[in-house]
Amino acid sequence: MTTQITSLEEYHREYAKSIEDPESFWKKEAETFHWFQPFDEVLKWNFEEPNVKWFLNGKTNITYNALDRHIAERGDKTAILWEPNDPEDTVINLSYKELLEEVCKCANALKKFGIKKGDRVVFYMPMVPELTIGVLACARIGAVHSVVFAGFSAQALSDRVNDAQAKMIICSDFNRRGSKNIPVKKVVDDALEIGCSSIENVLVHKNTGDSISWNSLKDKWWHEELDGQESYCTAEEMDSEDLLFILYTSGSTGKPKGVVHTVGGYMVYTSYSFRNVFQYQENDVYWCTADIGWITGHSYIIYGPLLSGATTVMFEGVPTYPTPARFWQICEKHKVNQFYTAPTAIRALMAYGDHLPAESDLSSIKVLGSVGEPINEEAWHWYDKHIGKGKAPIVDTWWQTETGGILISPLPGITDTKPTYASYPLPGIQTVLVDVEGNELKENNVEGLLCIKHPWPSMIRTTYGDHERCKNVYFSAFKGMYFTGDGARKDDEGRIRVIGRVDDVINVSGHRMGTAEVENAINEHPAVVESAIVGYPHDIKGQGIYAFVITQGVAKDDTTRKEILEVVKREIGPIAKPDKIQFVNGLPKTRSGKIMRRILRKIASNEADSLGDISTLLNPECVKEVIDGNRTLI
Ligand code: 7RM
Repeated sequence: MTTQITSLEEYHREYAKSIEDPESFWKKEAETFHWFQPFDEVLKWNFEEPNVKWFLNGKTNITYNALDRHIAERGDKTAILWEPNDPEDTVINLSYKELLEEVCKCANALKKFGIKKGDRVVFYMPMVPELTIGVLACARIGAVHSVVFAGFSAQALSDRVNDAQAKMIICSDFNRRGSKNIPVKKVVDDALEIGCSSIENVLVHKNTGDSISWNSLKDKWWHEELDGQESYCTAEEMDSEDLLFILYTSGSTGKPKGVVHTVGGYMVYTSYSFRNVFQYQENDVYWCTADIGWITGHSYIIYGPLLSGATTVMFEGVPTYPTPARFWQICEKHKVNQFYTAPTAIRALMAYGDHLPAESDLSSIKVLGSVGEPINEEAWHWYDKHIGKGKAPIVDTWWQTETGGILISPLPGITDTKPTYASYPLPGIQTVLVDVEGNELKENNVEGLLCIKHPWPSMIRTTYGDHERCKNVYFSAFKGMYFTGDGARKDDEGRIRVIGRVDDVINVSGHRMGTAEVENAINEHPAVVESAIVGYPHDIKGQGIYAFVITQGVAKDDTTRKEILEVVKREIGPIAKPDKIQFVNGLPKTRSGKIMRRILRKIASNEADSLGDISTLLNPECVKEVIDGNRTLI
């Protein structure tokens, strides 16, 4: 197992070692894993191309390390503890031995379909054990998984399938979400209808049994295909730098990009960060409430915990079904020791009152985690008092899809915590704040742009099919540094507080959304001439989506608003639907024709009094109309 730091002195010592000699530091951690062939070089890198390689020429398999390696010592230990949507339904405990068998059966089935090393497989599924089994089955045989969050639309799904040129989609018939069953296979059918010419087969997991339409040429049932498969499948020997997965994430321009993670570095870092940030002990029950459709689910439901031999809870349902006390009831039911969720969930549940968590026995909780967006002070204190009872340190973990794992976080019980501060970088992570010119702000008590100046094992390698984009987005802003897109401040003791995005990305309920992406969707409405999206402060979601829209030939009313929402739902999915739509006649623009989002952000946030100088605008006269329209919008 990777090192688990247990004291403050050790943290300082390990951090210092990791900076002085990163290669020896990570060599030691990497050597705790099983390699079919040892690596002969720890790191080769430059941030210009960029080209980053970890554990060169090492051959391994991440599922061997996450499953086979544990069988002797903890074969009967629960690997996945699955809690169903309906609390009356049966809980599933999959031991490490059973999970390995299921993964192998699925891997053998995939092989039968002709899925080989390097082929891409897209998942569009609910939070059921089969999703984890399928993902690991891909990793077993070297296929590249790409999980698409099952809330995305058919259009968004087909965009991702086509970008990845996937051979197969694995989906369910229907998803259970609270009291509703949601058609999922139907969305896959629609995506194929839009056009996914690379797809040869659709493997369908029978989840609810509701009726679906069937294409007898492509569609296959999961249970029929796995039935009778051998329960062992040799783990493919993967090069450390072979692709493990692609995960699509939004950026400030264009369509979502496929962030690429590779086997060796991702394996080493997700395990290392999991063991340290959550201080996992052998008999603990760990629960992360994220969906596997996002990076948090990949790294801290599946890989980090399983690589560390942990019991990881997977929850099928939603926080408010059948009651908004559900999270706390599950914590009591499974005696959860580490609980990891998003600020938006905390704020939403907080609104239902303090009596709900008080009705459950939460005494098992030792560590609380937060991820996905800045956690505000009020939510931090509520979480601390009502869930942790003042005894469970809160780890405010900062990281990104591109970073693969948690880079900045307190270590519970080891480093201190401070509300709203992600605090200090983990060993191996060289965070810096820079000014707009890229000068490093070395002193404390400063605000700047958050960059990382040395590679870490689980960092993004490329954006799938478009390496230039990776270079331009992350490595071109500041020479020799990875730019996160986030602004941050350091307090007088060097603790880091991540404030939020400084680019055209917004964070809605912990979900990343590109403003351009939502604008492109809105512009699909035939009467829309132009649109601009900005984020604005929202009590529960963190940021809400505010749309300024210019239309032609239609009424500026709720009917048009509804149509626009439908278009966004169709193009991206319900999570991208604007909270507010304001019709305008003009959008403030610079002389070069760029929309001045700074001004729109202020107006949407009710800060129109402090717009600053607008005289250099191409069309300053439109600003008054936009402000007036905002004031009358309910
Ligand atoms: C893990 C995840 C990444 C963006 C990132 C930040 C924001 C995430 C925190 C945070 C403040 C945090 N990946 N973010 N964690 N901001 N404090 N603890 O969320 O790729 O979907 O989003 O999320 O802006 O750049 S992500």
